[in-house]
Amino acid sequence: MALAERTPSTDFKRKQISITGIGTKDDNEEESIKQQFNRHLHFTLVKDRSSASNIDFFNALALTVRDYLSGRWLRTYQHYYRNDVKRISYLSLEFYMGRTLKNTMINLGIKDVCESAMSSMGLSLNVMEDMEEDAGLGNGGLGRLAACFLDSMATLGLAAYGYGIRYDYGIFAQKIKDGQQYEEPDQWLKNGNPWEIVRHEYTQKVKFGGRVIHNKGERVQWVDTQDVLAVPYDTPVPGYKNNVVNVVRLWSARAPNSFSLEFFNDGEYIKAVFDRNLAENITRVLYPNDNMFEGKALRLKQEYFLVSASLQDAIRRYKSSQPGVFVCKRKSFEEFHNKLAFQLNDTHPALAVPELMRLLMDEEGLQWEQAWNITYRTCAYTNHTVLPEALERWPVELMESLLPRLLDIIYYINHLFLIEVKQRFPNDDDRLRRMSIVEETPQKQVNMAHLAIVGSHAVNGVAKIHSEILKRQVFKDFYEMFPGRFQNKTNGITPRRWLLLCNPELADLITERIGDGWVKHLDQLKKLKVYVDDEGFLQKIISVKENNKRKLADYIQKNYGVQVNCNSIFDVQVKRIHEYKRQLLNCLHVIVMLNRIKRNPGAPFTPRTVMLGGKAAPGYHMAKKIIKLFNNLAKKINNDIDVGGRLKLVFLENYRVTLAEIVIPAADLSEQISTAGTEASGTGNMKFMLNGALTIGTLDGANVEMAEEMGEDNMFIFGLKLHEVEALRKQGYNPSDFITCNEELSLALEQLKDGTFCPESPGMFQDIANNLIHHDHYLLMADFKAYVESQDKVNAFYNDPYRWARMCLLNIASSGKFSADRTIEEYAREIWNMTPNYDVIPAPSEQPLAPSIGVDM
Ligand code: 26Q
Repeated sequence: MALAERTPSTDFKRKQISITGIGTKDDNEEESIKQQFNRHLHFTLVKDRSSASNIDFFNALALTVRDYLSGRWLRTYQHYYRNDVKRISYLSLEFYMGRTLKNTMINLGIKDVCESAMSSMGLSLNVMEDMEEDAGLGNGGLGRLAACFLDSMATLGLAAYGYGIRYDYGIFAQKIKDGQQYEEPDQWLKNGNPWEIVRHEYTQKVKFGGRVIHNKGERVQWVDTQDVLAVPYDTPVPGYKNNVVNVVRLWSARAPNSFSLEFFNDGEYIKAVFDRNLAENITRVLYPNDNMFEGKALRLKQEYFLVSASLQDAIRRYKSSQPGVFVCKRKSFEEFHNKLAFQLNDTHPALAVPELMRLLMDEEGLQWEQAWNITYRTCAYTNHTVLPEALERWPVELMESLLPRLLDIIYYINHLFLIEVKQRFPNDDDRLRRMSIVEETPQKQVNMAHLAIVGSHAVNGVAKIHSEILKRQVFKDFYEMFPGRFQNKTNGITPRRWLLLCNPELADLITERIGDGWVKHLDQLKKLKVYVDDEGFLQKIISVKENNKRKLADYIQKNYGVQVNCNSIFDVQVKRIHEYKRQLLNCLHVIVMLNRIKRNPGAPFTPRTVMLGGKAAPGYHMAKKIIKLFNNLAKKINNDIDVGGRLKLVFLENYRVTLAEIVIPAADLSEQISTAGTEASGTGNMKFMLNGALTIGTLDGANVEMAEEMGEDNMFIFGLKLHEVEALRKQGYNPSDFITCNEELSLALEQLKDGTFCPESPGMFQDIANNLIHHDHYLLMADFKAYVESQDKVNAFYNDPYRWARMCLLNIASSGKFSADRTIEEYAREIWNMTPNYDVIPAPSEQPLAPSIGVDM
């Protein structure tokens, strides 16, 4: 019998005091929440009701909710320890978590009772929720994926640890002034953080610099290093209603007391204390580049800092889980790869490979061969991008000075690897050059992807088409050498945050018809297909969408002072600004619509609100220009008398997880228009689909699988397919072939050049136009015609509301595959050799803490 079905003994329930188990009936529970809330306000925050601010109320509630987690958290770790389970470490430089309060209440099943407890005290839960800062420790897709995976791993009962960096400043806050992006520091910790618990006792030491001593027959020593302390901050990660609480452990850098000793010794005490910042700067700020490598020394330090602290932590825990076995060194590590897995979120933590080798050899005394067998069996690497400019290549010189011992090990891994390649493919020097981990470019570099592939037993892409590109092109040589290593794991999103939390009305409507099993088994959404011709149901879908559109319209009115028409198509493109994502194609379509209205203001026009949102990397000139262009178009169009409000443009400033939660449920049309072969997967596409927006998109990334699931006739697919892109490039692409024959396109480009959209500085958009006309690396010109035709089709379909609603329903009903639970189940079975467990572990009210069991966090 699944534990979920067990009814807890009432005996226990009565005896429980509120802090851990909390009440039996909702009344008791509500009472006890109020009590705990007031206790925290009074004793933890030392505020009374009259002097407390909304931030205080938020903190008091967050701490109250956190108390619910404590018992479950401890029990989860007892459970893992008792069963000596395999533990997975998800190593990532980014965790884009967003807010925590509502998600935690939902996963614990206490949202309604918290809401009534607060309202009975005259407080608004919504207002409190709005006080929470986003934990924006990520750039975009890769970071948000890590956050969705944490939710799914906890929901699937896997003993997973997220390991990351506690940046003092997450992704910058985007401000728009005069149409341009400005960056402001993200002070997400300014009001404190009620969710985290610092665990000084698990502080680790991370080495930098110094020199290496090789003595024959002895362990290698890495000496004279500058050490930095890594202090762990734990945040609980609750599974969905299963009493599991995992952890995401984020490291913060602290200078050891020995830091800058030379100054201390010279009596330069103040200077020495100031200098501690040098070490502590390692975790100061998230690098804001998305899909773009930047070879900064501090970034390399961040990567090593995360890897070294996390691996030491995992090894420490492994050793304490095998008490008594650590008599024979060799034997004691035999179980390592059965008890631990390290999943590398892109190459950013790829130093895990040489670092694990170092720890096993230099610290634990293993021989190379045994250490290597452990290392590649334990590590697995996920690739998230094929853009050449995003691939990490670190100068050997930099590694030599910062991480000399790791460079040694990398060289030796490469040496042995190239011998293997030579044996497999004799007389193929070019292949040796192509596959080498150390690239003999004028300035020697370490190719981190090569290092990650060689040091892993599994390598995966994040959508079918992307995994095929990895095998056929980017890592072709490696695929030929290790065909069994390459896998696909199509991305997914958590249905908890991306439907239950952000779209409660749709969630209720679905549950009304098919029950609530979909929350954990998203496949069940396909049961909705029987309602495709049920007009009553379709009408309800339409009203939910209307309500969500109204809420977004209110947000836009309040924050930007723009009034939008809720009967217009809400056409949304939200994602990081990047040329390959082709926000410019969207802008060109806007210009076409404007010109059509101007040419014939009386002609019928299907009203649209085009919304664009996303951050540009601060140094990415072209991306910033795209933002400026869109904002200038908005200014012109929104005030044009001929347009008369039928077309509106809104730039969604500071797009982030929390804004996504408002925007996505309100979208009619989702723009997923990257050049085929460039977007590894996309995950925003899935969020829109799940919330009943229709997609206009290319056959790229996971769009391909979305089309497979729902059929192409429920999407607006357009543009060159991957093989056509390849053929066009091979034959020699000439953008003007597509421009001269297209009047609307020629006119739009002309207007970009002649200053129509920037009279005060007419040259502003010339470089955009010239780039499209002469280079157009991402083939916008080639796809323009098909895109505009597809947009025309969107209008026609939108004017038939039931047909549109039917398609919405089929989108929702077909989105089951894109649950991150499915993705994680595949990682578990096919990479980590683990089995997910949908059981519920006993709640605090059902079982007291076992006093004699160790809990090793
Ligand atoms: C590397 C070195 C130095 C500085 C920055 C970076 C860096 C940082 C972030 C390189 C790349 C990234 C982010 C990549 C990313 O977000 N990729 C996206 O991953 C998603 C999840 O798999 C996919 O859905 C997207 O298609 C992919 O673009």
